[in-house]
Amino acid sequence: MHDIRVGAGDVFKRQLELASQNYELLQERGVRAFNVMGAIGSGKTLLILRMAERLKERGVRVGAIAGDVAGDDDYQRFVAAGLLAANLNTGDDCHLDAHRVGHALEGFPLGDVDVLFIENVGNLVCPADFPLGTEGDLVVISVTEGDDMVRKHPKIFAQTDVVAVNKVDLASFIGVDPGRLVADYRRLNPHGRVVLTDARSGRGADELLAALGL
Ligand SMILES: Nc1nc2c(ncn2[C@@H]2O[C@H](COP(=O)(O)OP(=O)(O)OP(=O)(O)O)[C@@H](O)[C@H]2O)c(=O)[nH]1
Ligand SMILES: [Mg+2]
Ligand SMILES: [Zn+2]
Ligand SMILES: [Zn+2]
Repeated sequence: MHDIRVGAGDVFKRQLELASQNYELLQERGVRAFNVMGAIGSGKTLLILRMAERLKERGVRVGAIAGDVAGDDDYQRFVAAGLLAANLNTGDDCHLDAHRVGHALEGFPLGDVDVLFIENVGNLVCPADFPLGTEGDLVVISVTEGDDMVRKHPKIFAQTDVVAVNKVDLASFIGVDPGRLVADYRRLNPHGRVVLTDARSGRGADELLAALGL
């Protein structure tokens, strides 16, 4: 992998160029890609698996790139579910970027997938600053992180048009009202779509796919 640290001021500009290149490549290959961001443990992987099940039933070929600081746990879950998958460890970085994703796309069998979910590193801060070149973005939070998650991270919610509030099956046990998260998001992003999900049962998965235009 080449070094793209060309001076602090240029890093974001270079990342934007690389994101455009990823976008062009995905368009050319007819792959609809989605950047799945969200809090640690909020249910990104399980929601991707649920959406993939639904898409497979419709004959849509699904792939996934698992972005994690270390290890291949999520990658192995994607493989076990029969998805074409790649693992992308970031080491010291707490987010994916267009450069890393570009290299992952070089080695990915893009001709064999119609939809590609790129699971970002669990984190609601810096993934917001690094576009990957996907056609759409999704942020996953869950009720178990508390009802103030949206207010504490306005940037990522203001710029992301589809949000899943996951683990709604647990809301009553921990005394969190998902409606507060929904209301905070609507204030920050009146045009966005927010879907309540329970990835364990699959509740909300179809609605989430529709929100993503799938
Ligand atoms: N009860 C309940 N459990 C869930 C739900 N979604 C995910 N989980 C569980 O929560 C844990 C974390 O889910 P993951 O899908 O691994 O979460 P993640 O966001 O991919 O986690 P990282 O990639 O480590 O940030 C797992 O044990 C899931 O089975 C849900 O809607 N309800
Ligand atoms: Mg995961
Ligand atoms: Zn490189
Ligand atoms: Zn980061």
